[in-house]
Amino acid sequence: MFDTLTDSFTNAIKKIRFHDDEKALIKALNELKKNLLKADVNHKVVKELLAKVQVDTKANGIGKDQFLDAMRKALYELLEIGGSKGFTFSPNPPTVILMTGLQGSGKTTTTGKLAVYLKNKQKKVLIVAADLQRLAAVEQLRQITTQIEVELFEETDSTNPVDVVSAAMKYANSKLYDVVLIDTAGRLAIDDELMGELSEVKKVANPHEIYYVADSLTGQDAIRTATSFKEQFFQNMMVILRVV
Ligand SMILES: Nc1nc2c(ncn2[C@@H]2O[C@H](COP(=O)(O)OP(=O)(O)O)[C@@H](O)[C@H]2O)c(=O)[nH]1
Ligand SMILES: [Mg+2]
Repeated sequence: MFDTLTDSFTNAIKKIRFHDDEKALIKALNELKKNLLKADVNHKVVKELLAKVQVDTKANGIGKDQFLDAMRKALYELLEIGGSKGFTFSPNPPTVILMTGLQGSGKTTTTGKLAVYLKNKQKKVLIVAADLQRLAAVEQLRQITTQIEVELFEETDSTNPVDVVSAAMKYANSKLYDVVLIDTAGRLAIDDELMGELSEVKKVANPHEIYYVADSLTGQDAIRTATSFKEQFFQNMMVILRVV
């Protein structure tokens, strides 16, 4: 994905010389627009980016360097988000994270990666197997947690994720865990059943953060599902896009 975007920028920069005129700037902007749209970047985002680059380049004198600087600045502004950055800990431990997303989006893998990150920060981490939809889901977590040497909470005979999470929370509180990562079940698409289950899990887990995991290769579809998820359900949700 980043290769396509890099090509978009390179092609646009080629259209403009070190000192150039407004016509060249328009050509470069058009090239950028064409390439970004081809790379499935949202049209509103493209419009916003182009407007910023145009104004900024003109303000600093039209030329290759100014165009490049303007692009860098506009991209940075676009990618920067308000609020907290990175992983934040709850003032009242354990910090509970609810991992959500569609089936196959990368929830379980990301849960493992997060656990490693936290373990390296000397945190005591518990992963909760609350995906009871797929038979292989718990086994997948067993393999991951064994490999990374992080404790797994599972209840072999339970079919109810709410019960599992509720028991896991009691356990985590009594054993003074720093972080609890709850891996939940996804569905092929957002449906009432998924929302109902996650609502119940959320009630018993009372999470500090809700992470929504999406595959960036699904392009604008990832944004659409994340938006509908957020609107329907989790106002404070954080989106994790896996990009490689
Ligand atoms: N390339 C790539 N593949 C990933 C990544 N995360 C997960 N996957 C793969 O995507 C598939 C689904 O991942 P999984 O974590 O089981 O998704 P879940 O159903 O949301 O729990 C698996 O085959 C993973 O190996 C990633 O960051 N990059
Ligand atoms: Mg999973």
